[in-house]
Amino acid sequence: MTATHCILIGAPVDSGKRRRGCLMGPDAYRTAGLLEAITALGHTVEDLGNLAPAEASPAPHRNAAIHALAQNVGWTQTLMDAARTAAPRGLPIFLGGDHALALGSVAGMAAHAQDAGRPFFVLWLDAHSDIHTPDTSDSGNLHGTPVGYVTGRDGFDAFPPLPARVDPANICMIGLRSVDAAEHTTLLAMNIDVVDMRMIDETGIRAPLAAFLDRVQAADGLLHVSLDVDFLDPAVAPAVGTTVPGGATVREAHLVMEMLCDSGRVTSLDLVELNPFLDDRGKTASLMVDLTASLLGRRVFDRPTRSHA
Ligand code: 5AB
Ligand code: MN
Ligand code: MN
Ligand code: MN
Repeated sequence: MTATHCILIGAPVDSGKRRRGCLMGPDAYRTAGLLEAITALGHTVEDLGNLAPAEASPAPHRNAAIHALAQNVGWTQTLMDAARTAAPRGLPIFLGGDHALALGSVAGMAAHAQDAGRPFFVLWLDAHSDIHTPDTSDSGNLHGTPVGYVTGRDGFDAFPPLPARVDPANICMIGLRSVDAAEHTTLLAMNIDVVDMRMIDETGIRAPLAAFLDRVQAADGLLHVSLDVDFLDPAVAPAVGTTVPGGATVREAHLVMEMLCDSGRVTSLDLVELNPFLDDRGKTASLMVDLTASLLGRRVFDRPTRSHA
């Protein structure tokens, strides 16, 4: 792939759920050699270091279960601004941090796409659909709400107003195997492109991803990829609080990344939910770095004729 300027944005967000540890994620990626892996592929890399959340003092939410509202509102503002500032200069890579960071990263990238007059697409690689609102969430954990926020669902009054709403028709979710009842209803009502594990077992992961990438290509869209560690099977990626058995294999995940690379469409990336406190000798952090390298062009063997389709 052509040389790309990668902008690393450390987002040690740990407020999206109660179990702590994701704040160590950005430094674990650096320790696992992310900068070196990107540079080795011929790209340039700039590390903005770890950001901090803006001050916010929202009124308490009517759902008393909501955890750390003020911090999540502050992070959303910070990351939305960071995305919008970085995107015109290169490919932002958000180093999480839990998935609550995507309220800001995705909203900011959607705003950038609107500024650039381009359609905006999101690929959500996750065991979960993360489409709750603060009202529908039983856990009160806001890492389960980013897709709800960026699609403009009600209930996010405490959060910064969305500069640009993401069209649900432009979202594809791959890897789902844990969907709450309220989310299920919403996914069907919004007609979101859902590729659950059963579908992956039946059709393989290539066909549904190729169909989505063809749509991005036809629209000349910008594509944001949000990679939750729990997309992967916990046997290969144990460093996550919300493990769900039966996830993507190393081979499936690499194929996804290689197809994304071949598409040439990816303009931003979230690496989220890594909890280094739960890792096994750094293997999850290293796998996430290897997947990022595949997305950015690392190949075992190059066949000039290959394309994503
Ligand atoms: B993750 C659950 N749906 O709302 C909830 O890890 C899990 O970012 C959310 O995908 C998982 O608490 C959020 C049960
Ligand atoms: Mn998630
Ligand atoms: Mn998840
Ligand atoms: Mn999780």
